[in-house]
Amino acid sequence: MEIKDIKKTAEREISLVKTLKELESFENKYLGKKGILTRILRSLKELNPEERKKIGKEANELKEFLQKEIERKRGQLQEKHIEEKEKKEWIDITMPGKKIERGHLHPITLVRTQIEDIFQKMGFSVVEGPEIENEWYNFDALNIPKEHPARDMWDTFWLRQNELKMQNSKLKMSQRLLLRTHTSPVQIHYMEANKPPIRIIAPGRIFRYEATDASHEINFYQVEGLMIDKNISIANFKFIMEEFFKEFFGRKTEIRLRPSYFPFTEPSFEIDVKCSICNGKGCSVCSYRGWIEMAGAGMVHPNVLKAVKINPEEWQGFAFGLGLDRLTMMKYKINDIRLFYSGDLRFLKQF
Ligand code: FA5
Repeated sequence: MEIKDIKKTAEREISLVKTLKELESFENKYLGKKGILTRILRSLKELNPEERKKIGKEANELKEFLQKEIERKRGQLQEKHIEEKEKKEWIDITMPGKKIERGHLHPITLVRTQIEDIFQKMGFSVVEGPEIENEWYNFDALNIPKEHPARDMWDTFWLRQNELKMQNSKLKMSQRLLLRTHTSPVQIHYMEANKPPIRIIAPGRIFRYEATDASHEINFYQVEGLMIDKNISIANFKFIMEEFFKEFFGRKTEIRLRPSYFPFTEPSFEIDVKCSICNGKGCSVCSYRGWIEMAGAGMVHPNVLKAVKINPEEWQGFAFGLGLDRLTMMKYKINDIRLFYSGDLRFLKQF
């Protein structure tokens, strides 16, 4: 092939080159170690002097020409590459910002806040107590001595002493430690530190070593209530409880008091609310009773007052322990308590 034909082909080929990679192969094809021109220049010595002069000149000219063309093309392609990159990185400053998804309160927290509001309006203060307790606060001071069968009412998570000795020096170490099985020990803490009249609620997490089902968890929440004053009767207790449930569930709410037994109250009651899931017809949440137990309650036992050095002749009162999870279930018609702790966003996003 004559040099001028090679030039023609090369010119056509380079005009079709669109990327730096393609340009590289083009360069290799003509000027690379085994390139077309390289081979021609190398074989010059095999030609006669005249031919060598003519072809040598033409080939060298083409070599220079191609080198220049390649450089020119390289410049163009690099510019194009930068432009495209810039186009991709272009920022539209008028575009609205990305929406950051807002978190929200867990249903249990929402309901706890509502409960606190209702009781605060009735003059109750909100207090807290520790989740790790010793036997004295969780049982003995609440009139449940060691070996008393009433301890079996609360299946307890006992803690290994040594691991905790260092962690909470405030607890009386002679007593066995446990995860509190109810919020009632907060009554004792508060009465040890404060004199009557008393009007408190104490929301918090509690733990029970029991089987789970639609209405039972091993870790759940209660709201303890305590009112101690002079001349407090069951009538006061019933009024406060009714007022709370009507404020919480709506004025038409039906509650019932059922006689019960707690060692720390006498008389004792269970407070049931008509099941809102089945409207009293019976379902898995209310164990087909139509009513669901929301709280244990009663008039504070004189032995409890004596344990905290309050004279029961002078002061009386009532206490209650509301199941916060169950209140939340009834309020939002949630049919399984375990959903609260499942971490399932499909559930949580509904609140
Ligand atoms: C008590 O825990 C008593 N401390 C309540 C009390 C306080 C009585 C003050 C008298 C004076 P009880 O074990 O019944 O009682 O629990 C109280 C409420 O917690 C129940 O009515 C129920 O609503 C809720 N509850 C009990 N067990 C569970 C459970 N496993 N899962 C979810 N909620 C529960």
